[in-house]
Amino acid sequence: MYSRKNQRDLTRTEKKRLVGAILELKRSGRYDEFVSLHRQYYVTDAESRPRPAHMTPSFFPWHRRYLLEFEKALQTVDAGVTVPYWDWTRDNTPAASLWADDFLGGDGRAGDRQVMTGPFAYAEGNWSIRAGITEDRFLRRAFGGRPSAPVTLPTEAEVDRALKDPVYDSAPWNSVTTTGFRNRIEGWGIRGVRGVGNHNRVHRWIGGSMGGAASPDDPVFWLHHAYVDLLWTRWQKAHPRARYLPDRGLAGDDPQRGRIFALDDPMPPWDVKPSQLLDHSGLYRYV
Ligand code: CU1
Ligand code: CU1
Repeated sequence: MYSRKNQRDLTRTEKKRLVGAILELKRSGRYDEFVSLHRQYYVTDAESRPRPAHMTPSFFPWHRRYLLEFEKALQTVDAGVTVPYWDWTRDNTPAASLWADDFLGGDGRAGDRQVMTGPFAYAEGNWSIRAGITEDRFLRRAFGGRPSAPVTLPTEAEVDRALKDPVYDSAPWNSVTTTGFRNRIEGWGIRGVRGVGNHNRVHRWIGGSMGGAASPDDPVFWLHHAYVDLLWTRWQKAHPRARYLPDRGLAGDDPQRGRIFALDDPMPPWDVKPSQLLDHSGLYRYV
């Protein structure tokens, strides 16, 4: 049993140890295996392949397991390290300590959007993108989107609206699902209905490497997803009788059958069921 802390509460030493463990995973090649895995499971609902990770009810449990695997890898380097969370409703400016030189570094520069500060700046020699979706070898960020299409971070009110939804997810169980906690947090926009929301808008606000299938190339990915994981826990506490949905296999004629994962459907690549990931209280807690 260990604790995941709010990143704003980390001491200088804790930040240093976390950064050190991440850099060691990168050096050994294991970090890029995590990025490749995420790319492999970046399946959209326009495809007919199974999609355990995105645009799908198992968005929360799949990423919970993915974070646990990463955290386990970090702990093989430094047993005292855990993944902190970033509450982007609160630490919501480029001046937040998260982006300081002693932690994740800051925004990308104008032009090529290359991150020039902090331990993950290319010139530091420890962070070369090998599993990206562009040819660039450097980490890129573009806080706030383009001037022509600015992006803001989600507010506490927007998160609260999602937390109030008493239903976990609903048909058609994909990116155009209009009600339910899952897509309110995952945040796929629907033309004419609503804009890009919570989780997805954070990816867009950071921009650059965080924008696509290889988003774990930016280490802030883990802190973002730890907060998303915490929001799932908060939703469960707010709705103790609510269930993960779908809680049984879909009907034979349902177009999503074989493509999404019900409560007891084993998810690749770990063969773990959402039902096995509903409760993290025996493993870690959020403080
Ligand atoms: Cu993801
Ligand atoms: Cu994400």
